[in-house]
Amino acid sequence: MSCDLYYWPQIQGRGEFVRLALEAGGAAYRDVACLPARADGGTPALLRELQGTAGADLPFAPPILKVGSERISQTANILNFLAARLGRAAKRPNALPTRCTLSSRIW
Ligand SMILES: N[C@@H](CCC(=O)N[C@@H](CS)C(=O)NCC(=O)O)C(=O)O
Repeated sequence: MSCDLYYWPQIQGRGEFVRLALEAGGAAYRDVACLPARADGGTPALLRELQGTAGADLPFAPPILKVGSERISQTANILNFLAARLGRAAKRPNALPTRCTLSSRIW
């Protein structure tokens, strides 16, 4: 799976949870806002992504993960998406509510 992460380049913040999941899962990804402007990256690329997303799937704030034509936002939602695709999802039926409760306390 390859994807693009959009998150503020100056801070770790919520983006770091997504980076850790991507690294642990061995995903190929670009940290777009950390790329130089000549590679179409940097904060302007992040702002373009935010401004270009008005409508049904409004992300509200970074982090945003783009996978193909899908745009996924909200940190807990991104982590749940990645856990399933990177083979990291717990098998217990109550694991998802537990993760959501933990993440709402952390974030
Ligand atoms: N509930 C969202 C919160 C996203 C959020 O607050 N992102 C912060 C950085 S950690 C931000 O970019 N805030 C600027 C803003 O809300 O305009 C999530 O978990 O992803």
